[in-house]
Amino acid sequence: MLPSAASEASPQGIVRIYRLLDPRPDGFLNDVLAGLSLPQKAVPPKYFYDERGSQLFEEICGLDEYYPTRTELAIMRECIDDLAKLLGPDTELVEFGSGASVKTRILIERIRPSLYMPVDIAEVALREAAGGLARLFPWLNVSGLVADFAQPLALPEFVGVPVRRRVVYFPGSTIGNFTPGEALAFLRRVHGILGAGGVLVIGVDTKKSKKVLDAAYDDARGVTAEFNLNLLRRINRELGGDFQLARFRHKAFYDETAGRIEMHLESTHAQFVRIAGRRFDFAPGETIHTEISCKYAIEEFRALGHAARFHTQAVYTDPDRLFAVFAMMAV
Ligand code: AVJ
Repeated sequence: MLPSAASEASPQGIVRIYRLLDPRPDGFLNDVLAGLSLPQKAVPPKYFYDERGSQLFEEICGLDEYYPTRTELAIMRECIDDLAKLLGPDTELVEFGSGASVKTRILIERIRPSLYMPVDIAEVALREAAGGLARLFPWLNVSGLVADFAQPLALPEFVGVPVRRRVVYFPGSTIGNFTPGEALAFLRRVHGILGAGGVLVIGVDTKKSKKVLDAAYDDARGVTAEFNLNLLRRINRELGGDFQLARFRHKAFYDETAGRIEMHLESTHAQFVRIAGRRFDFAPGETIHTEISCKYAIEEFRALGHAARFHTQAVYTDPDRLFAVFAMMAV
């Protein structure tokens, strides 16, 4: 896969956006048709993030019940001096699943990387975030990459920029969207991208009481429900589906045994839906599985990193241990 480059001027400085050509332009349609044909119907969570979905996710991040965003931010503020010492100067900072993150601003301001490369599947959100950072930090070299970071990825090379160390920043506990087995495979690929001596800075949501977790994924104002249901709206709009949103309801719960949140869309009636000429039947109570969000005890995640040949250099956490930020070096 070769990236295609498109440069564009922002008020100050240049933001380059590279688009990794999608080898399957019908990826969304194929994934939806295949997913709805499974015994347990499922759609991958990466499809939440159309424009409205990205907005709704930002809204989730500000909810009282959704503790991860504010907790991770507080941890970053606390640990940033220590982290900067650990990372050193002249870094190339690669960020996966960037969004419009305040956490990233703190990191960039303090470590002043030679290059910043946000990687995100949501092109509009990526452009906005990258443009905002280029305006905020006129000295910063920004090259955004529109790509699915869950797939194997070759980063463009930059010549003539001093780089001593590659750093991958993966905040937000997005790694929770992978099963532990997929997370291990992902960490091994990140290891390959970093090379020995590179450092992964990763936000991880910890195991905690079911009460707190259930509320975080089923908030009182129904923003998470709206975020989940927006997936059906997107299928209707982009794939010509005819889901009736009023006939599905948001369902989210923490499975303590598996250590993960599951999100589903539950059919309230017997019904069928048509997408691209295909018919999908739903029994009352049947669900579409839309997301998992795996939680890790600190020692569990350290072991997962170790299995991918990472040495944990530091674990930063809050007093209640609601969230953890790991700095792990590829060895
Ligand atoms: C973006 C995957 C980290 O799992 O907490 C939030 C997504 N889903 N509320 C998470 C999400 C419902 C979020 N991640």
